[in-house]
Parts: sequence; C-alpha cells; structure tokens
Amino acid sequence: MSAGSVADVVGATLTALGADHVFGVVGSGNFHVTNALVRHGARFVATRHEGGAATAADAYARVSGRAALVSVHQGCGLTNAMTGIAEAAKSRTPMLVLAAEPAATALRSNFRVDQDALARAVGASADRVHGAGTAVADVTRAWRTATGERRTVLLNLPLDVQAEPASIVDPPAGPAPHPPRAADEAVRALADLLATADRPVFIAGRGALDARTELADLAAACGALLATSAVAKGLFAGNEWNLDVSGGFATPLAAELIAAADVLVAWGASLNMWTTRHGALVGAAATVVQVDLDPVALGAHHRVDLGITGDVRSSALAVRAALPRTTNGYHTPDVRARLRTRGRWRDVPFVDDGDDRHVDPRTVSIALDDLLPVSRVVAVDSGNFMGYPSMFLSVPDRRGFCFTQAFQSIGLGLATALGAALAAPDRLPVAACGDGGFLMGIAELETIRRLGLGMLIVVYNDAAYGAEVHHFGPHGHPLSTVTFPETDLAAIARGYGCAAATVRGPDDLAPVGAWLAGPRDVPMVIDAKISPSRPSWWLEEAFRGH
Ligand SMILES: Cc1ncc(C[n+]2csc(CCOP(=O)(O)OP(=O)(O)O)c2C)c(N)n1
Ligand SMILES: [Mg+2]
Repeated sequence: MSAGSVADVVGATLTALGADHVFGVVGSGNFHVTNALVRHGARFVATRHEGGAATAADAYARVSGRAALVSVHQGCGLTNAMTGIAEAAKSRTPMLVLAAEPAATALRSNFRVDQDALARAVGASADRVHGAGTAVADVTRAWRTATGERRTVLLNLPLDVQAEPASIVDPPAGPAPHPPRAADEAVRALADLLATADRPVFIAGRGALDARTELADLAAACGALLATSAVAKGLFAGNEWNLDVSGGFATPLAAELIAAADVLVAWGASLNMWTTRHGALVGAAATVVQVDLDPVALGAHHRVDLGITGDVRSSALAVRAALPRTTNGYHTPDVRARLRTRGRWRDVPFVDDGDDRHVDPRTVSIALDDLLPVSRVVAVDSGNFMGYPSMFLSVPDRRGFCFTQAFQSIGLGLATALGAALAAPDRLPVAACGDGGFLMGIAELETIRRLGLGMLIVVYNDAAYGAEVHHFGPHGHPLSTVTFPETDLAAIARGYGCAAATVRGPDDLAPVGAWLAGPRDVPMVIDAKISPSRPSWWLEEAFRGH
C-alpha cells in the first residue's frame, strides 16, 4: 500500500489489472492519470486527434486480444473521440475510455457536456470514479465490464475526485468465469443435423476468433466448408476448405457454394446483410443454425431454424464429440479442385481498366499482394475502394486483418493500422485508404511517422468521394460536391517525413520494393491514381440497406 492521489490509484489499478497500452491526447484533465499509467508500466501512445486514439485503441485490442485504454481531456477531448468509441461499442471491443470530467460543482465549466449521455448514445456504457474510498473498486468494476462483457466503457474521472489523496492497493482478484457451453439437447440437435448434411457450410464471425482449431476439426468430421464474416477474414487461412469471406467480398465460387449449402451454421456471426448479401447467399431450403454467446443475437438479422446459446469454442468441441458419425459432406474432389483453381479473387479473369494516367485498382492490389511479405496485418478504411484490398490482399491468419467498419465511418483506416501495428510489431502493417478517408484521418500520419513504424499506406486515389460518385452519377445528379481537384498525396507524405511514390501503373511500384528491402524506419505512402470508372458491387449492397 502506498499513498498518492486518486489519479495515481487509477493508473496503478489499471496496470495491475493488465492494461498495457493507452492511446490519447493529453490535456490538463488527464495529465496526471496518463502519467500515472506510464509510471506503472503502461505504454502511452500520443495520437494527434482523440478520434485516432479511440480507433487505434480499438484496433490494438482486436489484434492483440487484450483490452486497451484511451485517455482524453474532459468535454472536447471526449467529443472528438466519439466516432471511434461508437465503432468500438458496435464491435463489442473491450476498451476503457478514461475521460476527465469537470467537478460536479463546476456547473459553468466550458468543458461541461453530459459525458454519460454521450457514451450511452453510441452504445458504450458509462461509469465513474466516485471518490478516494471507492477508486479501486470503481476502476476494477469498469475494467471487468469492458473485458468480461466485451463492452466499450467510459470511465469518468471528475477533476476534484482525481486530486483526492488515496492509497494504492492491489485490486481484488476476480473470478475466472467459465464460458457458457451450449445445452446438451442443442449440441445433439446440431450434431444430428451435421451428420446428415450433404453440403454443410460454417460461417465464423467475431465470436469465433479463438476457435479456429475446434471449428476446423468439426468441419473435417462433417465435411463442412469454412467461411467467415468480413471482420473474421483470415481465420481459416491455409485450410484447403476455406472459402474466405462470405458476403459482398465473396468470390463467385464461394458465393455459389455457400448459396447451395443445405445446412448453414453461423458461429459467433450475426448473419447480417453484408455476410448474407441481403439473404441471397442463404438458400431457401437451407437449415440455418446460429451459435452465439448472446441469446439476443440469435435470429436478429436472418431467419434461424436452430438457435444455440453458447460459447463457440466449447460448443464446437461438444458437437464434435456428439457427432454420431463422420461424413465427407461438401468435401468432394470436385469442390477441392474448383477451390484450388478459382478459390481466390485473383483467379477470376478481368479486363484491366488502366490507362497511361491511371492504374486499375485490382492490378495494383494484386501486384502488391505479390510484393509484400506474407507476414502482414491489413487495415481497411471505408469507401468505394474498400473491396480491392479486402479481396486481393491475402492475410496469413485472423490477426492479419483489421476491419473497423461496424459504424461504416470513413477516416478510420490510418488509426486502425496504427493500433494494429503496435499489436503486431512482427508484421508489415498495411493501411488501405481512399483519398477521402486518408485526408480525413491524416493527423495520425504524423503519429505513425513519429513512432518510426514501417507501415505501407496505400491510397486508392480517385480524387473523389467515389462511393457517392458511383451511387449518384448514373442518375444524372451533379457531382461537384463529391469530386475534388487532383491532390499530390506523395508530396504531402514526404512533408510528413515519409517515403512516397505516385503510382499510375504497376511499374511505378518499384520504389516499394526498395523500401521493403531497406530498414523500414519510416512509413511509405503510395498515391495510387486509380481508374475511376468502376463502381463496386459491395457498396451497392450498402446502399440497398439504407
Ligand atoms: C464519417 C463519414 N462521413 C461521410 C461518410 C459517407 N461516405 C461514405 S463513402 C464516402 C467517400 C469516401 O471517399 P474515399 O475515401 O476517397 O473512398 P472512395 O469512395 O473514393 O473509394 C463518404 C463521404 C461516411 N461513411 N463516414
Ligand atoms: Mg476517393
């Protein structure tokens, strides 16, 4: 036990609970608590915008599997972070946002906003450190809500409370809760279904990220093909029965095989409009099963014939043990041969759209896929371009892809790649952005450069909000609000101290090869001037959902 202020206690307690990274922008209100975290061993990453801090923390948590912290100033620090907090909350990212708060008595403070209401409005929960006597318990409760319930939690730190003298004590040891396994009848029902299925397909989502082995073993025993939702891309990489992503990014072959399934099992996946292409990937006669920890998730987006509440890993193990017999199901020589020859997007022939001023976005993506080391983590911003990196850049495993798109916000790509890079320092971080998203989030280019991260940033530059151009252009609407003059992003990147290249054809990627071969102590930005003529079918899905 040692003495300090409540701010010290917050820092000491969080690091004792396991927090190791904190992202933020420091002002007077969160100065002491951030320094306390650093003093107790956490790494502080100073971003240039609180929105970047929240998104980088979210991505760090997703790729590392450990809860992350955000530290912001009262009022405006928090409002700046709100988009990233909304994304994290929608994605059930375990994240704790430490926000200073005006004292309850400071009614006229410039910084006063209803911070609790802000958090709740975007699906995060709100809590508070109430005083010196409860500080350890308050922090521990917020941390457990974030990690145990996979919630994004705002922890308000009133300025007067932070300054109170308090004692640092160890947080109480928590119980180690056992994840709930599916009920025996449900396990038997699913085992019987799979034992008689001719064409079973599994779609694994965020809730299945720790269950690759168990799901692959079960799939081997019942002949199931393996697909994922977009956020879980990479989970089954290397498995010969992997279909990759189900939904808008699915290859024609994957879409055909999924739509022909007679039993479709969603494991920790919500079967939303993206994953099912508005239901088009689910055959009318298919028996649909959903396994999810959260009973409220069952059937929330799509018809479900058998809904099972349970943790994916233990449920998959139990179903495997209960299988009355093993079958080949969908694992036929014909399917194997087709997957080998047409299993990837790059196997699908296309006519190159490029000209002497523009590169086809598919061509540049495929060229990069060949050039970049396999050990990579790919982060993708939002926009018309987003399918190209998601479909043409392969990823080695589930930690190789970070997709912060639950809120469909543009501008999160760079910060996502920042958090992912810190969580996977052994890999090449790749940020894929549109020109709009890149310029919106560009504050973090300075952070990435300052930290010396060897990140490759690929900007699919069509000098436009291409999503809007392609959506409204064909109907004859004026487009001057969504088109821009050409911007020399390579020159801007060099101004930040980055390496850079302007790419109008695959040959212009030569400097990337040189950069890859070097020390990679500065990031590299590729300004890929892409052919703008092509609308993307995955975005049409989005507009149908509006
Ligand atoms: C924060 C936010 N503002 C606006 C939008 C609407 N929006 C969706 S895509 C898009 C254009 C993005 O442009 P860019 O990053 O260049 O990608 P492109 O569509 O051109 O490929 C916009 C403005 C959004 N999704 N998020
Ligand atoms: Mg654009």
